[in-house]
Amino acid sequence: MEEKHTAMRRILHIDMDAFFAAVEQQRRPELSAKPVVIGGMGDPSRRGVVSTANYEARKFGVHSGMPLRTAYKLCPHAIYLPVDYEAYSRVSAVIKEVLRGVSPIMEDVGIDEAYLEITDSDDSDEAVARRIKEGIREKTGLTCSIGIAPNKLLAKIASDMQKPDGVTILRETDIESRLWPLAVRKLYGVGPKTEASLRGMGIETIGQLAALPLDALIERFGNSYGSYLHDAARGLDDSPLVTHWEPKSISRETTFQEDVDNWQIIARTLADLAQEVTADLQGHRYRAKTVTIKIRFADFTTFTRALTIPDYTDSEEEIRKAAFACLKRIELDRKVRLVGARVSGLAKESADEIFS
Ligand code: TTP
Ligand code: MG
Repeated sequence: MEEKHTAMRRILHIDMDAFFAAVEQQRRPELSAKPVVIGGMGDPSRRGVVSTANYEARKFGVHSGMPLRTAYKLCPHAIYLPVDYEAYSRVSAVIKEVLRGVSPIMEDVGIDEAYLEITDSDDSDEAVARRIKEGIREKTGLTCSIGIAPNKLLAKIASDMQKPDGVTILRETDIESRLWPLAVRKLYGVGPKTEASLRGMGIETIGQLAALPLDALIERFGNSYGSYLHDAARGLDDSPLVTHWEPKSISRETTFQEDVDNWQIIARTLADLAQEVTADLQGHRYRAKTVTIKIRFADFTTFTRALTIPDYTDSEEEIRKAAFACLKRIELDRKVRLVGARVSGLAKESADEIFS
C-alpha cells in the first residue's frame, strides 16, 4: 500500500475579545469591570443596534445585532458608547503588524480577526500562541482568543471555543469528540437558511450532518455546496490563506435617526459621505472610476444609481458631483431612511492595476 506523506498544516485563527468594547475600556480606565455596550450613536433611546457588548454586559443577555433599546431594557446601568470606527481601525492595524511579525503568511479577514499559517515554524503551537498574546498585549493592552488546527475551518471554530483569552488546539483526532457535538451553525458557511433546512431533515449537530450520505446532500443543496457540507462536517478544508487582498469598493452609509423629507439634509448627508469615501480612497492611495449612491426610503424600498466617470479620480469635488448627478436620477417622493455612497472600479495611484 502506498503511503501519502503530506506535512500537516498548522493554521491559527486569532479573534480579539469583545473588540470595540475592549478598545474603549483600554483608553478609558474608568470603564474597567463595568458592562459596556457599543453601538450606533451610543444613545440607547435612539435608533441603532448593538455592535458589541463586553462580557459583563453579555451576562445580562445583551449581544451584537440587538436593537439598542432592547439592550437598555436588559441592562440599563451599562455604559453606552458610540462606534468610533477610526479608533478601532488604528488598533486593528497594530494587531495585524504583530501577527505579520510572527508569520508573513497572514490572511486579514476583518477588523478583529485573522488567520496565520505557521506550518514551517520550528516553535510549538503553544509557544507561537504565547508570543502572539504577549505581542498584542504589549502593543495594545488587549486580549484575544486563538484557535490552532490543521486548516482554516477548524482553526476558526477552535478560536471560539474558549473565549475570552483562550487558546484551543484542535487536532484531526478531536473531530469526533469536539466537532461533532456542535450545532451545524458553527460551520463556516452555514447560515440561518441552511440551518433551518437541515433542521427540517432532522439534522442539528455537525455529527448528524457527517452521517448523511454525499448523494443526499448534493440532492438537497446542489453539487458544490453539498460537497462542501460533506467535507466540512468531517473537518476537511484545504483552502489556502488569502494573503493578498485589494478592496473592490469603498462605501459609507448613514441611517437617519428620524426619517427625513428635507432635500437639503439629504444632500448635505450625501456630500459628507462623498467626502468620507474620498478620504478613505486617498488614504489607500487609490483612484476610482465609478460612483454609486443608495437611497432607502422609509418603507425600505431601495434605489441605487451609478455613474462611471471618464478618468480615474480621487478628487472630492468630482466624486461629489458624480454623487449628485446620481441623486438627481432618483425621485425623492417619500421620506428617506438611509443614504449611502460607494466608489468602485479602483486603481492604484502608481500602477495601472485595476480592480473592478
Ligand atoms: P466579533 O469578533 O464577532 O465580536 P467581539 O470581538 O466583539 O466579541 P468576541 O469576544 O465574541 O469575539 O466582532 C468583532 C467586532 O466587529 C465587534 O467588536 C464589533 C463588530 N461587530 C459589529 O459591528 N456588528 C456585529 O453584528 C458583530 C458580530 C460585530
Ligand atoms: Mg472578536
